[in-house]
Amino acid sequence: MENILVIGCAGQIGTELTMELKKIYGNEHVIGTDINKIPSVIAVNGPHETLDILDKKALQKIVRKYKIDGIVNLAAILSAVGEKNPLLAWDVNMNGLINVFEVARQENVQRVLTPSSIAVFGPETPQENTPQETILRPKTMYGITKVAGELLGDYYVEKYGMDIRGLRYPGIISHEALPGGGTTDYAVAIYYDAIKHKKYTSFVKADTVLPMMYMPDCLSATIQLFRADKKNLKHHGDYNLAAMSFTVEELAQSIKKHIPEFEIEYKPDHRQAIADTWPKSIDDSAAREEWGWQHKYDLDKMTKDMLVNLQAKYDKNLI
Ligand code: NAD
Ligand code: AKB
Repeated sequence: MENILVIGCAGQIGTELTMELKKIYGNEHVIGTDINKIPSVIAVNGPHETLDILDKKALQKIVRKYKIDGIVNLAAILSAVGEKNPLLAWDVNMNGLINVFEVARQENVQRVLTPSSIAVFGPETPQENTPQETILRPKTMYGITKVAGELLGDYYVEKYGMDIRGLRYPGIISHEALPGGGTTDYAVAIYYDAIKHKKYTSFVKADTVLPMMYMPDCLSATIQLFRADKKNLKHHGDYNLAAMSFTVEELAQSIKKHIPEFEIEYKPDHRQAIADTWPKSIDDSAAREEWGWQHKYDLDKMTKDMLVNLQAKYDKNLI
């Protein structure tokens, strides 16, 4: 069985992806690492380590210790936090990433998956049905690091023949772990506030449309690409990926179908300017053609599932 290292396992995606990978590879074969506290569900289910991605020696030691065959790198500083601390975003997203690629190269790790984002696009990019190959001129430090990360991955593929894969995730919506400081966080917070307070104040305008995806689809896409037959892949670290797009008002209406008294108000802040530079919808036909990507969740199906799960947590005083 292959041994898989997850870096950034304590984040919104890592918390769930690590457990999904354990179902496939076995608890002992998936090693969760993070600079922050390892979630208890991961800590009680197999090996785990505290790791700062900027500490290359420590990363190399872990790769050797567990005889790692594949790395999933989820450690990153996201768009909103990245605008508050651009140098930290550069450091973690670029110097951390090159550490991963270098250690993988030196230790002959077969495969690395490192996600990109819709943040690679910018105001000059076509906003509707954004093509796979298009203008990449982002305005955030986060977006700049994601474009550079894609190019760096291509460099390691071309120069060293490595197998590096990645997807441009849209905003990910989930109920297990909270998002880590992105612009699309409103699409998660709205559900928590709907359950807890029956009202939400949105930090982007009512008509803001962004591409989004429910976590079960994000997990399927990531695992599908990670395990896809290399010979079918024409792209590397930059697959466009999509499921649904909706305005904040449409999201609120979807919640009102279950909580009729739910109210929303709008107080746009600095994150509006970031959202305005990102696409409204994405053409992900390359992912669908090359590795069979298909999403399962639309807005209403996701809303129903989010509210059921968050209500259960609320009833147990977990949120
Ligand atoms: P997150 O912020 O929730 O989690 C990131 C994790 O990285 C955290 O647990 C954090 O502790 C860890 N980390 C930060 N600095 C570190 C360091 N120096 N060393 C080791 N770990 C460190 O992010 P996420 O939403 O889980 O995102 C995972 C990946 O997916 C990132 O590459 C992100 O850019 C990408 N992505 C996420 C979304 C989304 O909506 N969640 C959308 C597009 C792309
Ligand atoms: C963010 O908003 O920063 C992330 C992303 C879309 O990359 N959720």
